[in-house]
Amino acid sequence: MSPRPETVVRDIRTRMFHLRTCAAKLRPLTASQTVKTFSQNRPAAARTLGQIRCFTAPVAAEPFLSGTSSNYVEEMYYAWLENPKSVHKSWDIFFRNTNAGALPGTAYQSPLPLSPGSLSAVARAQPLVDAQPNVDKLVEDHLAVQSLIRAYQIRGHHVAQLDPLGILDADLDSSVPADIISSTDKLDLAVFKERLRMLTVGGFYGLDESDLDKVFHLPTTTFIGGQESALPLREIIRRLEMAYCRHIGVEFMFINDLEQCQWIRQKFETPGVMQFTSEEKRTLLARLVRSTRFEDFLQRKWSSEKRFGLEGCEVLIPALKTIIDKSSENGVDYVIMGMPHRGRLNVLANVIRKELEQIFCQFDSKLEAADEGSGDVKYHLGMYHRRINRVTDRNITLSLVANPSHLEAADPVVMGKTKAEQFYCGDTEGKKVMSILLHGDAAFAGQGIVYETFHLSDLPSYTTHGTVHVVVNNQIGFTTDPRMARSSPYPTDVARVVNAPIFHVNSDDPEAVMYVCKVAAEWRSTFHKDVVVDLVCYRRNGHNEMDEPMFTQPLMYKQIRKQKPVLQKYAELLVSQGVVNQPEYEEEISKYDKICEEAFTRSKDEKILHIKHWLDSPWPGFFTLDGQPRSMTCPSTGLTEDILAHIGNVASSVPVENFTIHGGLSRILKTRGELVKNRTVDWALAEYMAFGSLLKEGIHIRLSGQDVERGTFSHRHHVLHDQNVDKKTCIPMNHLWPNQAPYTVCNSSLSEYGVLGFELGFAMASPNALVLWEAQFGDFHNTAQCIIDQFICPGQAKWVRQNGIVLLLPHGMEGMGPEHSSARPERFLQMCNDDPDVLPNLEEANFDINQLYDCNWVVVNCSTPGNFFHVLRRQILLPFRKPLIIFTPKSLLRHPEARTSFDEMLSGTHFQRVIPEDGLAAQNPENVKRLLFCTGKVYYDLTRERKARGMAEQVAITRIEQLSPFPFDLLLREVQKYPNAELGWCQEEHKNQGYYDYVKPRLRTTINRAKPVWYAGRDPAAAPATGNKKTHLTELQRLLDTAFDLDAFKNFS
Ligand SMILES: Cc1ncc(C[n+]2csc(CCOP(=O)(O)OP(=O)(O)O)c2C)c(N)n1
Ligand SMILES: [Mg+2]
Repeated sequence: MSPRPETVVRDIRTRMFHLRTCAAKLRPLTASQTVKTFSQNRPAAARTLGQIRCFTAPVAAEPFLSGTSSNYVEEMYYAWLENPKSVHKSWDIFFRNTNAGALPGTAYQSPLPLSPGSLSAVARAQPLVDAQPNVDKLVEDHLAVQSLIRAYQIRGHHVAQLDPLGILDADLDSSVPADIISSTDKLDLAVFKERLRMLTVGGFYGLDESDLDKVFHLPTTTFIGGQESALPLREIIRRLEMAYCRHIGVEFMFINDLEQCQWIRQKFETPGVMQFTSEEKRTLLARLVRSTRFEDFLQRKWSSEKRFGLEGCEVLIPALKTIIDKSSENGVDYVIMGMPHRGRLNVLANVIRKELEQIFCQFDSKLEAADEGSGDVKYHLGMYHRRINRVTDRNITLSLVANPSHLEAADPVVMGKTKAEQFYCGDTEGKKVMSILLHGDAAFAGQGIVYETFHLSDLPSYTTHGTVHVVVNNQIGFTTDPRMARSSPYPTDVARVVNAPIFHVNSDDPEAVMYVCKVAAEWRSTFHKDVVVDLVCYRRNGHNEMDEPMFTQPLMYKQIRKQKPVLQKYAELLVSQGVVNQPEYEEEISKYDKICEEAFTRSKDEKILHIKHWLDSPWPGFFTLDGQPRSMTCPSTGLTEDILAHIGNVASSVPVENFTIHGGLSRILKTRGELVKNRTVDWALAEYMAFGSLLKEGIHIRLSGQDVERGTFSHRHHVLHDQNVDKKTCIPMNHLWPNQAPYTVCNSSLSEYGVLGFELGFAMASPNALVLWEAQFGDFHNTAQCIIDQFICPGQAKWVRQNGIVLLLPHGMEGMGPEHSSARPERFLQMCNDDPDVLPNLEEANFDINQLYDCNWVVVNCSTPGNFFHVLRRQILLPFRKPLIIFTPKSLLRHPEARTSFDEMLSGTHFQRVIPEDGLAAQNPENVKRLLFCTGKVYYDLTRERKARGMAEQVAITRIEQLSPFPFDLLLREVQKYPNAELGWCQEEHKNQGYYDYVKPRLRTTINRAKPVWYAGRDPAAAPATGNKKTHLTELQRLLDTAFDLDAFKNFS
């Protein structure tokens, strides 16, 4: 009869297990690992089985065990374990000797020369130590115990009791891993016994039930022994279950670093490690009282208001407080947080400590808003608060970043802000500033931005040196069951990509929660890497307080109705332990209820809502005390000749000694040098001039995006690479001036959503920095659309927070096909908040600056490098901050006519919102038949065509450089100058794209609709551009023909 399939499988598994365990033991450790392994503080008690000599450090003492030969030895060892006769006699002797405890270097006996008679010599060679008859069994039993220990470390979390409701499996799988002997509550005794029998008696590990009372030596990869180095198997299993299968599920064995794994094992395996003093227990209870009673209070007062309460995860508040306390104890003084809707008001009240009356008055629907803009709902607003941490008695600043409804979108923003705060306080290792990100289970698993953000976490220019992630895992997302919401076992699996340990914890066990939070904070301060705390909880109400959850989750909610609130459970526990008594507990509750009631009374005195009280990033000193700009003017953005020349010279040289650059780059720098000598700049030099001069004025500059260091179009070259020495680089921009501000230029990961969000967050931290994000091609910005739509465009209106981020979006129709052509100007323009139908008061003093102040963002398309230079400098010299969208060129980067003389960049010069016609047409304006308006690169096509047709006197061409806010004042002047001219708008983009729909109504408003505005451009289309080069050129010629055919619109008038 052939063996049953499961027996065969089990047999193969057993072998594999042994092999893997042996392989792990045979693998030579690095020197540092060796030190760490042996520095563990264990008493060197007599080994139960001395002959199980681990092939770790001592093996290196064998003369032949080095490098690749160890692989060979592994093979031999495997074969020997299977069958000692299958290897050469000398190997047999070696392995017997080592197992019998031979000292390093003595186990090996040289094989005798292969000469006649050598076989008999081998036969004469004897083991140094007499092989014990049961050695094989002992080896196998020990390896089995080690495998068992390892199985718990790897898979124990799968059977941990994580769900407080006891109905769902946190890993979506109710089966128990085949290599664990689980006796968890879920299994009854009979089942346990059966499992034990399966895995022991001739089963998985080849152990026998009688082995349960045998004492086994513990490997160095476990701490369950505490002070013991050997334990009976029964106790080993018990302790493993205590560590890995109760209310904490630790996922960490995928981490590639031995020291980090050892650190975690020590934290969770050491017996008695989870001890709390009575004082700590009382603090925890008091925090749970606040958390629970806050939600109760809101529910009592505003029962029909949405607040996305925390009921079912009240433990979040003490959890966050523990992370903050522990981090503060380790030196952190600034914590930046991001979180979704769930429990947000509670976090504001009880973690950040926003005044309760400020929160309560947000519920008053009769209060008017004091600030301009739309404002936002109460559970999206941010906050900034500096206070004393009562536990550590140290100052701590807490900031909660405002966020849109779009779940997880704030993750990279929080990271970027954290990076900036670290940067500005010189915290290069993240010891003072850190971030905490909160997530919902459905969103954490479902949103791709989570993955993008994790990938920033260890990049040199993006790392914040570890974020603590806390997941409110209520095992539901709105109405969707986790089994329909994710394909991974846990909602947290995404964190495994960066080797972040994940601590799952049953949130009805508050002490277990506090313990993992403490360990998470210690992990972050020890290794400066991300870590995840997964609070497995439930949601007592519907998605919001108005929702009926029984429609969709009837069984879960039947169970929830029966569930005792965690506060009550914990209070009962502490009363039973004598840590508090019932009156003390009740006193704690009424004390907090009174605080809420008093704040509620005070909140009625509030007459007006101030969104600015909810600012997450104040900029001290930048505005006047009442938040206004210090002036409403902008100084000249020009520079002195000396400064221009100096920056130009550095930009065209290698400012360090002994540095070999690429020959091609030498030629580029030489050409730059010639431009500088001729007092002109191209695009790359213009950018250099703007950046270099701002650095001199103490403005930090950060340019980030894919391949920005060289520049996608190979024009920038801000980082020089030595051709002979790996990683030797030079950033000339950082060699411009003594005491200049630092320049950061960094190639980013291939992400738009994550990186743009990050840079937006970076720009939030300080008004005295120019933060730029460059898209590889402008069209790629649409994968970051959420950041643009939810933060950049409406950020100030929603959260009274200004932001000066600059987006550089390469744009232009150059026959490159539908992709890479359009940065979608129409989308940015459609979101501008100026009115197309209302002519503003053009006589107003500082009209241009007021317009900028009122707008939600600035959109420009510069046709000259000089104007690009000015607009970058203006971004910082303005007395307020607005996002700036720049459509940047591709072919113009090298176009011989796209140059600007120093004369147009000298002191006294400014950014030109409009560049008027200044050729022959402007000299005799009455004779001009057509005034063409355009923006960007098409200007060069138009002038070339006009020249070819000899129409310089008949057609005037005026460039609109600043599209939004629309330069009504300057354009009116242009129109008035050419009284006899038809008006036309020319663009290379298709009619339903580009600028036409934005410009036309505004031009018509400018002239009070006195004339038509004709269109010369491509027809409407679905795709941004053709993929056929010939069609591209035909289309271009057609639009130029229309632009210069003075009869083109005759039949329409
Ligand atoms: C990007 C995005 N998509 C959809 C929604 C709509 N929405 C709001 S809350 C929610 C469920 C979130 O579930 P989870 O992340 O588990 O958080 P919980 O509400 O359970 O705390 C959904 C789908 C949203 N806010 N953001
Ligand atoms: Mg959820």
